[in-house]
Amino acid sequence: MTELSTTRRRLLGALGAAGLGGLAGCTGIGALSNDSDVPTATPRSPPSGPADTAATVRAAPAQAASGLSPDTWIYSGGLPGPELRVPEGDVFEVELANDLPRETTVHWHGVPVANPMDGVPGVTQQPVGSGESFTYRFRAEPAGTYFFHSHVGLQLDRGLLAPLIVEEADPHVEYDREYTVVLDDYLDRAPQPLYEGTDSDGRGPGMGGGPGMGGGPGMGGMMGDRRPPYAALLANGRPPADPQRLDVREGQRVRFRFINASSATYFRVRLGGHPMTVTHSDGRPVDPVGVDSFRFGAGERYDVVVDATNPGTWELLATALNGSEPPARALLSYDGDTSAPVAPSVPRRELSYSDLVARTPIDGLDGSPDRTFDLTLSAGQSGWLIDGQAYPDADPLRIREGEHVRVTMRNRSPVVHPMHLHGHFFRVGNAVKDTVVVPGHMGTVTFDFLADNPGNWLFHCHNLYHLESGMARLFQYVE
Ligand SMILES: [Cu+2]
Repeated sequence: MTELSTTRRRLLGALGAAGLGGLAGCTGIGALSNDSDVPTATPRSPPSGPADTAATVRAAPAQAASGLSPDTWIYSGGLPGPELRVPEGDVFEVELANDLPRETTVHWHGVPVANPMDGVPGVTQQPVGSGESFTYRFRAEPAGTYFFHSHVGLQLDRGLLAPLIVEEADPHVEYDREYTVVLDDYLDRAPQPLYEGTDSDGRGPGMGGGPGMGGGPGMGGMMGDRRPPYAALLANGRPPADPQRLDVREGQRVRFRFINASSATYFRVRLGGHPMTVTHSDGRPVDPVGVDSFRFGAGERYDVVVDATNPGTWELLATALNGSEPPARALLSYDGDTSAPVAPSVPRRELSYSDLVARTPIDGLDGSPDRTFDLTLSAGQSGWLIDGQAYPDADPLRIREGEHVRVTMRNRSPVVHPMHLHGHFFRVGNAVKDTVVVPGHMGTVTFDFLADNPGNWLFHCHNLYHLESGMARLFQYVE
């Protein structure tokens, strides 16, 4: 198959998914599984009426004067892009202006938007051409810490990422001030695929792939945890040698919203001199849990609160567990303190998923599931696979509206896979999340979700290079 026909087929699939004209019956996304007679469900429409909050996001190459590489592409002049904030429940309208030399889209990571607003090129929308614009529209709910990024090819690793905060009307923890901390792995050149069979435009595996060999002999070598040659790990766009100072006053309670917006980095976060109380996972409130550190994969978020009761200047460090770059770094700095920063001590208590208890469970997941999927995560000869298949040449996972769906993932590879489901939150243990790390070496994770948002939803590894080599599937709602 040529790249062109792959792209065209995906676009036709998108049109079929939207229920346009007579295409759905004969060339819809069902064609991917040679089973084109299954009618797809009609997606929800975005909210109508006037927007309560509006914003514009301009995607453009970085300017030479910014100090960033000309290969860096950013939103509205910043890396990370400027934070968008919107009150919970608002109809939010964001115009994407594409000043890039290439097509792009925006994905609102974690927000259960209507399917046509999800920003997956060839699945939920046509990509937005160079010089063109597209208006996204969704209801900003539920409240939480999110981010948004390009979903085209390897553009996320160019720097097209920014925080999105949906402000809760009634936080379950009190705090005096807050800081968003965006962690990123910065590449000072155009990203290149790490695995055979993909190109940088994200057209997916090419000719060389063929049927996958789950967990084949090459998995420990070629399919080890490769990462691009990152120039630095960044905290709020700052390299470790030039850390941001996060000012606090003694007695304040500070909320941090940590976002792992990296493309390929599994971080451990620690703070000197202060325990952290985790209050939200992937934006959703949890019963507060005290820790000294937490790990998170690409696409995950944690909110924590810290009581500023220990004056001084303290290092906040985010160390790559799968890389050797110097840790991303910021400084928690009490008013007027000029002392040398103090590093965190060895953590005694690290967060685990089993510590997380959602305060707002997902309704409708009582009892046994209506549909289950058992999926193997593995390395193939030319890319990363889900159940032996490399997207887009992969069967859709078909579900029906109203179903309780259970997904079990078994990781037959030695590396972690942060798996992300679009359009839905899921229950994992007692937590509610949208991204979950499946540990290497036969790590197994099960999550449950309620099929309440019809459409075609990408489910994929949020390691960008794994995604680009095929580690994705579509959940497809059928009638
Ligand atoms: Cu992966």
